[in-house]
Amino acid sequence: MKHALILTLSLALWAVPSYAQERAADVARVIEARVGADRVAEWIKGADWVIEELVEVAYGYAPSQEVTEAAIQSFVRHGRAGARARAFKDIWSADLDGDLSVTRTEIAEIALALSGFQRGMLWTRHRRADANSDGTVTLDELSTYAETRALRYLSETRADALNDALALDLDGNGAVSVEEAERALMLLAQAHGALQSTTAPASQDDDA
Ligand SMILES: [Ca+2]
Ligand SMILES: [Ca+2]
Repeated sequence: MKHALILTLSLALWAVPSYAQERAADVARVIEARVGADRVAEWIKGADWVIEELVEVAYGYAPSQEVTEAAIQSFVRHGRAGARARAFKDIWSADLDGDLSVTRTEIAEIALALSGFQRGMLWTRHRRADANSDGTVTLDELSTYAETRALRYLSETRADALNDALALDLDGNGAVSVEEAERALMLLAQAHGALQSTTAPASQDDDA
């Protein structure tokens, strides 16, 4: 009887890692079928970065603090609107005569009150916004420039990656909590026998 019990316990303990591995492999198969092997490989390499993005969306843009499609859309729209507004402010703050266009003369005058770094940035931005290079940034040119900056700040690539993260929805309720994503990424790493790395892609904060 005692031997039988020990045998049962040994078998149970032996079975634990195998079950966990099977579970991880099942989850990995489902997630990979949703987003493809390349995305999964990218997540395993940069798990910390994925979690950081999800924290920002969950706690900043989701009333339930879980990432949903609507929360991602809101995050993207807010990010782009902010970048657009900064582009307008950067150029419009030099519109000294208020005629809704900014000439090089105006830039030169406003530059006097700026630091060296700010002067350099202002001239660079004015140059980029002046699409036809006639020395004056018009409202149309500024609108186009602002849109370019919005899309550079929050690119389609970044928005697609965020939308793919909805595949980390382990309980299938249409939303992904940060803890759920952490669990899913751990299972993926386990299934691929990989160690999680802290390597993050290049910073996307600069929207100039
Ligand atoms: Ca002006
Ligand atoms: Ca122009």
